[in-house]
Amino acid sequence: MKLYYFPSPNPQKIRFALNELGLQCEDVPIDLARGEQRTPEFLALNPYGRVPVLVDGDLTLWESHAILAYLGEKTGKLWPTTAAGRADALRWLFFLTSSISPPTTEVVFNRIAVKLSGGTPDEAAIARGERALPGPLGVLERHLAKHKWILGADFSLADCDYGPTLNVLDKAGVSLAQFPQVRAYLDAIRARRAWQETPKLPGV
Ligand SMILES: N[C@@H](CCC(=O)N[C@@H](CS)C(=O)NCC(=O)O)C(=O)O
Repeated sequence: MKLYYFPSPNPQKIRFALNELGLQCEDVPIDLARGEQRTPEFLALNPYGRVPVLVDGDLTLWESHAILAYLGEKTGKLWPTTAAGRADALRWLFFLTSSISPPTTEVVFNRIAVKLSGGTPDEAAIARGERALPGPLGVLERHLAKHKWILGADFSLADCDYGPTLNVLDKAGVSLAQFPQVRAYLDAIRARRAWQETPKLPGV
């Protein structure tokens, strides 16, 4: 397998998952700061010009949530075995992508990515993101009050989805003070060797 990679949250989800699963996979660096995601060669892999992309034999797959589900289905590890369990996993993946990622991106892009590229942060977008986050984070907080990990008692690939997003949200200065369960969950993610061995941007 090959993983087209940059140490930002979406590709980190997959590198974290591969580390947890103990799967061999070659990382192919794609430097977003240099625009390597827009070369014709890369656009042939992902016409949307985003990382991660996983190539496994004849399969070329983009979209981090699809890749997580694929790794779960392929290995049968860290992934539910029943139809209801799989639907539960997909529910939490969709919840992250539809309700937590968009406001997180508004804050993180303007607090971290824009600064790295020397641009000017859009303060209105940061404020919009910060206003939208407490709703979905509250749902997560109440869920984690009853469950150690996203799918219950056991760590799963759904946690590989939430970990990198919550990590960067925290690094971008979004306070988790009113979400102690989310804070404790993020600490538990950060304590995992597979996460510690996942490459990160300096200071992120
Ligand atoms: N929905 C996609 C989002 C992928 C995405 O936005 N990746 C970012 C890095 S975290 C990227 O490649 N950005 C490059 C760009 O916007 O030009 C996924 O979950 O994989």
